[in-house]
Amino acid sequence: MCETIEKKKVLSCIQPSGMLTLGNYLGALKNWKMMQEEFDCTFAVADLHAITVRQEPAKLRSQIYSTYALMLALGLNPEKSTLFIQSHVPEHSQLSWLLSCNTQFGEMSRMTQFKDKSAKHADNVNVGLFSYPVLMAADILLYKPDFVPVGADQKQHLEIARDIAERFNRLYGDVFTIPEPYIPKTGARVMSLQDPEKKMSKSDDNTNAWVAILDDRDTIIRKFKRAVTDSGSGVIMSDEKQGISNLITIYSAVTGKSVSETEKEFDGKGYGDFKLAVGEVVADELAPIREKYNELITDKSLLEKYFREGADKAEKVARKTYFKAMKKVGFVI
Ligand code: ATP
Ligand code: LTN
Repeated sequence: MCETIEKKKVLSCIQPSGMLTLGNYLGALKNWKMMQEEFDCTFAVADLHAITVRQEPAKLRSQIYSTYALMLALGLNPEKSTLFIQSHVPEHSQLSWLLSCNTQFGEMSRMTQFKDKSAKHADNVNVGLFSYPVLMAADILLYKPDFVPVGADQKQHLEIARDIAERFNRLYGDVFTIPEPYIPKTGARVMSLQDPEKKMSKSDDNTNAWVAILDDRDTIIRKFKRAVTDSGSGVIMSDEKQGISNLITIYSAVTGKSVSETEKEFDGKGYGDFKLAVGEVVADELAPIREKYNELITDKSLLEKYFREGADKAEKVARKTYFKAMKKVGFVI
């Protein structure tokens, strides 16, 4: 007897808000590629989220193209997965309104990212920045995913998406699937190479603090050589040695070796040797992505073909969920 087993569904998005970093790669994107083989995946460029902070129009447009090209360069395949741009599927904004009216001001006020970002962009604390997690909940819930792969910093936003979905289902009947976060064991929080107490972020003004996925080999190795570590020695993970611990996390996330295997491999070696080794494995991992990206980014018509097809596929799914939600709330459709 032939039985078709339905694949579990996965959804995630990434903002086109600058150069994507090794943090984005290890915390989120590396998993996307792996998940594509096993799950029914939908991945989007979250361009609507990007304007919660001020963007220069021409730069935003070019970053949307480059983020989409990077998704393809990572090995995401538009034949296997649905790869699209968030703003091309209007149901994201539309569902966001329905969900906003079912989300409390108080629960949004607890979001730590809002607190951080509003402090950082004090001249532009807009309503969109505040309600950002509701749009993110809409992104997720439209596709009824089982898993949402993200870095550890997004855990709180996923919890709120689950709360919103549960409340909506309770009030109006079953519409949404309650998604599970999928956070990698190593690499979920990659720290700055210059200040290991801060997360690695592309918006850090000190470019030595972060490695871009598209940095060339020499730049990557130079940044790791300059990485801030304490004055001790010994490649050992510990709370007191955050700089070296961050490098161990990166090394093991890239190579797939465990922390103790890594410690054993570098037993007796100094920080200098280890920094060089981390730089080399990272450069080796990222080189093929950069090569593929350089090919793709010059072919705008191919990118357009893929993202239009992706949006058509995505909208078919999104529309169904959106109308079901509208109907349950009482709209005439
Ligand atoms: P910014 O750094 O400008 O605030 P961001 O990189 O956090 O932005 P996104 O580009 O939307 O924001 O993040 C995309 C994905 O990368 C998310 O899943 C996020 O959890 C993950 N991510 C971002 N930074 C890190 C990091 N330092 N370590 C691990 N994962 C990260
Ligand atoms: N806010 C997310 C990006 C994002 C996202 C999503 C992630 C927007 N919509 C839906 C997962 C699912 C961030 O990573 N900064």
